[in-house]
Amino acid sequence: MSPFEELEDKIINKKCNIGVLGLGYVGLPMAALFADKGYKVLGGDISEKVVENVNAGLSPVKETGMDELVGRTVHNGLLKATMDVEGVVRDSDVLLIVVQTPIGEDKKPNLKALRSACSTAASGPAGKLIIVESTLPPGTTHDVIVPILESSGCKAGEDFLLVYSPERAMPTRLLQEIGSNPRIIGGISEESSELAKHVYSDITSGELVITNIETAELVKVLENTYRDVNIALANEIAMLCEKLGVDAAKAIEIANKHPRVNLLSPGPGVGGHCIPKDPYFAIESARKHGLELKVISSARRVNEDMPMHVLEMIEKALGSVGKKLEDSKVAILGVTYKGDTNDTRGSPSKEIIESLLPVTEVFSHDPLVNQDFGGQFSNNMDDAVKDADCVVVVADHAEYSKLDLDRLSKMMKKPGVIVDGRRILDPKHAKEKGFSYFGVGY
Ligand code: SAJ
Repeated sequence: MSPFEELEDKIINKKCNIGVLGLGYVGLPMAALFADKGYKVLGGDISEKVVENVNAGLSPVKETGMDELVGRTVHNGLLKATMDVEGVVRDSDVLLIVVQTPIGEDKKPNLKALRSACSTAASGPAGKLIIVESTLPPGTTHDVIVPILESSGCKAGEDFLLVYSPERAMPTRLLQEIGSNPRIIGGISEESSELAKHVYSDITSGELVITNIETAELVKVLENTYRDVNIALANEIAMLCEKLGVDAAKAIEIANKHPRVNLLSPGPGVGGHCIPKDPYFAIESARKHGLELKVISSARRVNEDMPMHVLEMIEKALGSVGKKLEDSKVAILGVTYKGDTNDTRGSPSKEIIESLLPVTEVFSHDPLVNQDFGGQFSNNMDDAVKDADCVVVVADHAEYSKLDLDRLSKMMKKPGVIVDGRRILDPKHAKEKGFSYFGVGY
């Protein structure tokens, strides 16, 4: 008889208690989605503010549907949050670990939060299904997670079940993608994977792909690395296009008509908390085995240099109308890492604004977030663009694609200069309205 018969019974009959360590961008949506399916869910977080907010029915994660979902599940008594993280382990049959795995200044993985959550889980793993969802440097489950969990005296696969199942949902479409994306399930044993499959099948209609832990770890990092390399290629081609007088947006659009070409878009830099970091997980993993990942490292460099490229473009654009950067007011449109999110982590705006500030006046605007990065800031676009010499589009918020150029022209100093980091405006239209238009890949 399997020692997990009781757990299996609870999972199959949906009577298991679910614990979630980490109520961040992914942990909270996961917790709320399970609670919405009728599971009793206890979420643990070390932030008092997060716990208070959740218990008040408020979602600190600003994503479509989250306010309603958290409000509803807390109100129904199925979702609760606590700072007593060991209590979360004690009360759970299935325990999800969804903590941040950032990189440090040295670009090396910082697994402090992960180690801490695993130590918490090691307070009582026996008889449970433990699922790690955080993105990991390949090899981490075996090298770091299992030893910490087994320090409890319990053995993985024998005394507790263990699965690595990375989150893969896109911020701005989080709930929708958690509910429909294929999910990778890497179990330490067949029983681990099968039970995890049961659990996840309740919240997703996506395919549940079973593999081993090492493959699951690698695949997650590979996906974001693929995106980073693809964007780097687009950025490099965009810089070539600028030299050749070719419109990169058009060139990429035409190239993508080829049935086997699918290039992403150039931009002012690659931000967020995943794509700029995950390639370093691969790089670090390879380094440990004496392997240098040349393509991935170069792609990172290209993308990390893009904010500087935009800075040079601002200077060139102002120069084209006889203005100097130091005598100009620069308006930055969008401080989030991409459009239509309120997340500013890793935003290219930060580097652009911080580099401009010692030289010139910077006034930024964002419709969705308050973040000045040290300069002047307003949620009212008029404050930013009034008497500006140059307007720089950094985040592709939907509202910027509808910019009223007549009004903008009236507000700005003449001749108005636009630097379009996202190619969100029509160059021809901007020029007709009297602007000097520069854009990444234009
Ligand atoms: N970007 C470009 N050009 C593009 C697409 C994006 O410059 O054509 C920039 C964005 O503006 C942003 C950055 O790249 O600054 C990253 O944005 P993103 O939308 O590409 O990705 P994220 O970080 O929001 O979400 C990614 C997703 N990964 C993949 O699509 C492979 C998501 O599915 C993951 O779950 C998420 O990372 C994560 O948490 O790992």
